[in-house]
Amino acid sequence: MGTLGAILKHPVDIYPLLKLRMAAKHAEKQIPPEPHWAFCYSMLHRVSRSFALVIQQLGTELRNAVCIFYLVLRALDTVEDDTSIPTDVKVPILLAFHRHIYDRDWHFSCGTKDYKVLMDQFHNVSTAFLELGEGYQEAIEDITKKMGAGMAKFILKEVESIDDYDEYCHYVAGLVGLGLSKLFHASGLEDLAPDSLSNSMGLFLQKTNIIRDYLEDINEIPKSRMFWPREIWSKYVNKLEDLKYEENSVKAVQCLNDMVTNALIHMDDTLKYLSELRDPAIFRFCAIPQIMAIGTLAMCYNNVDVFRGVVKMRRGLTAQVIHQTKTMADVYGAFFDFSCMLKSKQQPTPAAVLVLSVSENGSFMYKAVTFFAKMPVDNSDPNAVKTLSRLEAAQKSCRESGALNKRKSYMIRNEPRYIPVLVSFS
Ligand code: IN0
Repeated sequence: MGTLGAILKHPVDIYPLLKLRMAAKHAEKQIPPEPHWAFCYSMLHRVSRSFALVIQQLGTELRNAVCIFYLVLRALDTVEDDTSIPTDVKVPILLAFHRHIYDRDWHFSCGTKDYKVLMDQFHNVSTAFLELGEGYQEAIEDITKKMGAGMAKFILKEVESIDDYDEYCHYVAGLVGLGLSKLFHASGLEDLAPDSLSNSMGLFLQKTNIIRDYLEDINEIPKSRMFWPREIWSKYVNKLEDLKYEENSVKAVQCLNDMVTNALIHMDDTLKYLSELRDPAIFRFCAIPQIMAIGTLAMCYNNVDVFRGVVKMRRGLTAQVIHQTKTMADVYGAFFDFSCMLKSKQQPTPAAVLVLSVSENGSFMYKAVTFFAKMPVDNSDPNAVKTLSRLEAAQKSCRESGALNKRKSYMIRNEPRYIPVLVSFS
């Protein structure tokens, strides 16, 4: 559906979308005058859309540190992802990246498009990094070192077991959570969060990305590496790519639901981490991506389109999340609503039919009959009970917070559909 079509279908999106556009224009005007900082912020705008907006609300000092942290990690990722670099060249770069960020003369050309520009002009990132406070520099160095070593370990290793999956996600995303918590602490605005909670924040985001991007990743040329763990997909198909073929739709959706159920494990820690933040700007910065993640999981669950094209939250809903997320009550509300949506996709939607019965003497009466509409993919999901118990545990936390009635809802409640049917008895 085109942009106009989407707006006509969801007119409530118009106001948040306009606000988002204005915020983006405002953010672009905020780009600092120093050339190295100007490079870093315009690069951030080019490589991430909503992240570049969300970061704007942080105070200058912390914002600069997070911007550099993000670009350093994107650069490390560009080296890891570039399949044209031979392993014996790639591994030493990944292992030494934490030292390269101190060296204004270092650069390594790789990647494509915006990422190539980032790599070719990395001296701007190093120059800006060297202007950060010592506490910020140490946090970024420490995480870059650990992430580079983790990525090097997984260059030749496949993600086989669920433990491997958690370990890989720890290196590329959990460590981002640990690093951000260190930066928040270094700013003096937050206590240092426990590592396990920071790790879960990253895992929840990364597992959602891995699920959503199945088709894009499997179709990539040259072939990209895949991160769906064999321990999960081998229960459903012989080869990971078999999930994309239409004849395997039922198995594919069961496997997808298994992956979503695995990601849901991190919901509780995510809610706990967010509830312990004190600074309103840091809170919003952290909460928005997590709400987008649960929203994306709700869209992906039981949805065969994950194997056919792109399943993403529509731009208007993203804009609503960005503008409506202010307090923990909003987070509980969003997690509760998206969990409801997930639950509603578990069972067939009830539809009521009004049956008009006409008797022999010409009198008639209506009878309401409830029946269950056919599911998009007709399966009896082997993980349904596990999924439900994870959703109910999260909903219990949301309810027990006492915050559920103080917020706007993301749910468009599905009224029972009444389909008048004329049936005559002769
Ligand atoms: C992130 C995270 C991020 C933001 C806020 C708090 C976090 C706490 C723990 C871990 C990560 C946290 O957010 C970004 C969001 C992002 O980039 N969104 C894309 C949209 C998309 O669909 O990819 C955008 O265009 O805006 C994120 O995904 N990651 C990330 C990377 C670095 C930093 Cl400093 C923060 C990537 C990842 C791998 C999930 C951690």
